[in-house]
Amino acid sequence: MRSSRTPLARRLAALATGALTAVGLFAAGATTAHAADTPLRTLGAAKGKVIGTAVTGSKLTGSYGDIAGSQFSSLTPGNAMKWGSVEPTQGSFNWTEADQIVAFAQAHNQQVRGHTLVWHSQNPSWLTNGSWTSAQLSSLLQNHISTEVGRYKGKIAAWDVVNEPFNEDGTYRSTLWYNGLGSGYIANALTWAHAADPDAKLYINDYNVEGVNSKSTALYNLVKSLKQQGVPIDGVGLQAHLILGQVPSTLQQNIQRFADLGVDVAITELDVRMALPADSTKLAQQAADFKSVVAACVAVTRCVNVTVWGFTDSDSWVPSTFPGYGAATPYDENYSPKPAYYGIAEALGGSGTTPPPTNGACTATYSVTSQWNTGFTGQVKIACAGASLSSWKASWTYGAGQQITQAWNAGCTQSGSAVTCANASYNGSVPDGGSVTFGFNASWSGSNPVPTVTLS
Ligand code: 9MR
Repeated sequence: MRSSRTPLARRLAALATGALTAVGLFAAGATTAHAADTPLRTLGAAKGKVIGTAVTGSKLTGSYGDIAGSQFSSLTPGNAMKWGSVEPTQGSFNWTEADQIVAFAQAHNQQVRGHTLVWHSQNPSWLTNGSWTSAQLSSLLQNHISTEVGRYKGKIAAWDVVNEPFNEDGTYRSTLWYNGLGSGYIANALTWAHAADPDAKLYINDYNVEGVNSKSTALYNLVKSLKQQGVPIDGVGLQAHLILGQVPSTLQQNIQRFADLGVDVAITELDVRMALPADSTKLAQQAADFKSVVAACVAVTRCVNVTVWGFTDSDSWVPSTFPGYGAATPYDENYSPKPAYYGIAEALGGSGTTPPPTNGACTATYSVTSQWNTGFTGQVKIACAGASLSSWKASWTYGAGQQITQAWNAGCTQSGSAVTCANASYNGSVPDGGSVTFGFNASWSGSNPVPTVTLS
């Protein structure tokens, strides 16, 4: 495993005048890491595993599209197939993003995991605010499933038919569906999905069911009973939204017990979040965590798919949901593979995947620390881990006419939109494990997007 040389990425809150405003941060590294020669999808195929990622349809161009198309053999729409996305107004459908993802997958010889048909969240307000008899609710659900599964018949390898039906203690979650229809909604949903596309593999998907615990045992008992009743259930999805260093020790055992029931298992939403800022120790632990999850899947024949919930830290749900946490995916915000990427590759039998170390362990992180109607104060922190600098220069291009007016702890020049800041006489040296920060004031109007910083 290489040591960390990866640009670190994070989001912080920036203090705006009178109010806290979330502002995206961007970190750029001194060097660009290169992915393994053999794509993850190829490594996975050699082990009989499909390797997937959740995607956002509008981002499937440029570097994001290149990586999504080349490294992965399966795509899951992160949001595009949810009920609230496809039928925001009753009877009025919007399939644009879902269609786009399916077309991209077909063009790149990828599977699609459909996500998700029956959930308590991200439903349209007309549905959740309505007052329905159970017969009406049942027919709404059947129509939804028939319409959506039917539309993509033959194009979806697997559907997360039912998402997150359980509480942590293994009782059924109180939802629109459970409260209105009882637990029978699960068998009905599977049966209706099967009728609409008999070839799609049908899954129940949940979180905190990765290890052997009350919740996963409830899922196990449900699947067992559905199988006994002849209900079409093909697999279970273990989401695997994990916390750094907390891969359950019973993961493989748990995968195996589901496999022994006669269903497939997929790791459907893998990410490993950490308290920010990331550092080389945390990134190495994260690599070990990704590696052990993938290795557990590799060890069980019926574990068929490992999907990451976003492949880049720039497209992850974590920072906005868990303030102070992030860096949860295998690529940083700048699309450089992180140690976690190589952890996945190694678990899939990749060899020679670790690029030779360079002086790439120094990163520059740009942030807006306060902002008012015409101006803002920003800073750039240069931090090294596993490398050091004797002098430095941080450069970026402003995309919205921002203009530096004053800088401290660096000499900054701006020519047009191009800014270059070089170390002062006293802070060119950044030791391994150390950092320096310089600051500036600037003007802005309209918008103040965060630029990409290049360190040299
Ligand atoms: O990644 C999704 C994010 O963009 C949405 O805001 C969020 C809303 O709940 O849903 C995220 O995806 C969830 C997935 O559909 C089901 N498991 C948990 C995921 C993370 O919240």
